[in-house]
Amino acid sequence: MATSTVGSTADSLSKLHIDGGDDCTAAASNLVKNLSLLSPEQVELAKMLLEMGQSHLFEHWPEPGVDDDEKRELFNQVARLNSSYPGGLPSYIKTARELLADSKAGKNPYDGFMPSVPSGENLTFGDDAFIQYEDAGVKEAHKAAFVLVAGGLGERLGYNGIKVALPSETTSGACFLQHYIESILALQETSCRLAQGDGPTEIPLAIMTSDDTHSRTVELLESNAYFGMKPTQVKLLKQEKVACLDDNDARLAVDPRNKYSIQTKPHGHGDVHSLLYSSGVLKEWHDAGRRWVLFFQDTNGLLFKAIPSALGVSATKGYHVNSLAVPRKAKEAIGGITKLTHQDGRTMVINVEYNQLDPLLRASGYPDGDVNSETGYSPFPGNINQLIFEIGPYLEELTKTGGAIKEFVNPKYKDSTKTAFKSSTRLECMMQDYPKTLPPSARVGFTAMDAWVAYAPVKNNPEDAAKVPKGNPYHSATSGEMAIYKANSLILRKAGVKIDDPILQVLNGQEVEVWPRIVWKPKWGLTFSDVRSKVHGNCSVTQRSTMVIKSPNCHLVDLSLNGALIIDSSDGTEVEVAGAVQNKGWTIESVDYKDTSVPEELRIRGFKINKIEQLVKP
Ligand code: UGB
Repeated sequence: MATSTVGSTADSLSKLHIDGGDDCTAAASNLVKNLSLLSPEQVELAKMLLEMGQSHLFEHWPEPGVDDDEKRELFNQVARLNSSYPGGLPSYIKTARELLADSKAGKNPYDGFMPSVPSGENLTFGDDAFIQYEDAGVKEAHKAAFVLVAGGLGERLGYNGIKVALPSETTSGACFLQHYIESILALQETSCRLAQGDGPTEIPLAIMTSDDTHSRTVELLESNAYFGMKPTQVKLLKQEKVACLDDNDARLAVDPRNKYSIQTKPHGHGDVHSLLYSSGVLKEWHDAGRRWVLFFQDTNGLLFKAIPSALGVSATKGYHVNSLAVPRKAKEAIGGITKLTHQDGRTMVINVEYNQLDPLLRASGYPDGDVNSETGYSPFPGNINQLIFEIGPYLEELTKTGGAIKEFVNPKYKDSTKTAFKSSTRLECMMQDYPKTLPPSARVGFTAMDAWVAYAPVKNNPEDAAKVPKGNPYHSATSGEMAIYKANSLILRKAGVKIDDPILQVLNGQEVEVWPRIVWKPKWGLTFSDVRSKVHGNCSVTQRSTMVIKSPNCHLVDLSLNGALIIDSSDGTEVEVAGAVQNKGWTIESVDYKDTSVPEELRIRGFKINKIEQLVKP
């Protein structure tokens, strides 16, 4: 049976018309000679590769008997690349050829579109509308599922571990993943209590990993008992890398370290859509009566302060797609939410990536490009890539597309003829590009709020952060941690606590505001209303103070804090903390990022916490 398949395939291979002259024909005949090594499925893949102009992959193949395992391994890889891409490798190569031709021709992806500033829902933390949206969001949350995209290595940060394992702040030491999971569990508890058994009782979490992050993410979860989540509640979806391309004909690049392997690189966070679809996870969530899916990124310690209200906006306005946004400084490395109107009348509200906003504006009547308006900010809200989709319409769309979304290619050419690349390239995709293919009837909106409450990612290494233009956010481990203290201080201020002003300090070459180091577990203060209900009388906190609230039911009553206070009874008993607390407290000690005697996760912040004296309650 196998022999006849191979025989007929050999015939059909010999009949295949292969452009490219003798070299290619020779490469194909190298393959034909080795066909008996391959399974029938592999032979089919071989045919497909020849048909797609990839015979160069066999150029160096020796006679059968030499490197046979390596040859088969190449086909195992081809099978993986083929099955993990919607439409398989032929579709990948075809799209690559089209995008590479557009890139060579210098075609603007936004050709025919005029950008303008969109309108969306602008929220002010703590006002009546915000509180109403938070209430609506918390009620809805038990019908949500969360998706964390965590397949990126974070090359800009230059940290050696996975980013979700980094402490979001070093006062409590909780890492990003712990903070995210505890926030979801807090939402689950409150939302399910309000729902009184009506609808889902657990909020699932899917984490997209990659070969770069998968095993370390599993290890982090397992060694910490999933931070309190049931292991069955967490689903890991691993994204595969995609094939690199050597030229404008989309010839797959041979790995320079192994001639029996195709070089691969990451495809981007846009893979999350096809993975949710192909794994069946999205359908499972939909069938279980879930209504929302919330996507979020790996290192934003403020995010969950914005989630309840943003989900409330989605539910109230009936948005199919809702992107969270913050005011954006011109040239800041976050995309701009933009309304695009085509000459033919089509419009869409979409993220324009930071490197494309300036050329788009210059090409469409804004000669200065990406600049701040008189407000001191870009008129285009900044995309923080926290997206909320309604599951029904999302699943319907993915059923049509298989989760494939618009890709792009960014080759670095050797010269202006654009015929050769400096190094291999690949197609990339971004999760926020999902709405690009939606019909105009889709309800696509955004929810904007101040950056201090919603956005403080950890993306830049100390050296690059120190070079950020003055006034633009650093997006470093230093600024990410300080932003958490600032947000908690401001929230307590709004709840009536007297909080001293911050001092300015230069850490790792970045000037940051240092507020009192106040942190609380999500179960203590999930929403602004929760925080307000737990603060009573005249409370005050000095700038040099530290307060860690771990008890979900702790009430602050006429507290006057000047030092460090740890409130730690995680069992849920009511605790009242009242009166004056004074001690030497915890201080901030500068650390240089080049000092390798200090652990990397501290060095990248430029400081460590010196725990001198504290009061632990109860
Ligand atoms: N990620 C993956 O899971 N897989 C991948 O292949 C790549 C990344 P970056 P960047 O909100 O701050 C995004 O590298 O370039 C995960 C938006 O495109 O931090 O800063 C990765 O683990 C931009 O519009 O993204 O840009 C991480 O969790 C802007 O909104 C996430 O994807 C910006 O983020 C983002 O990866 C922002």
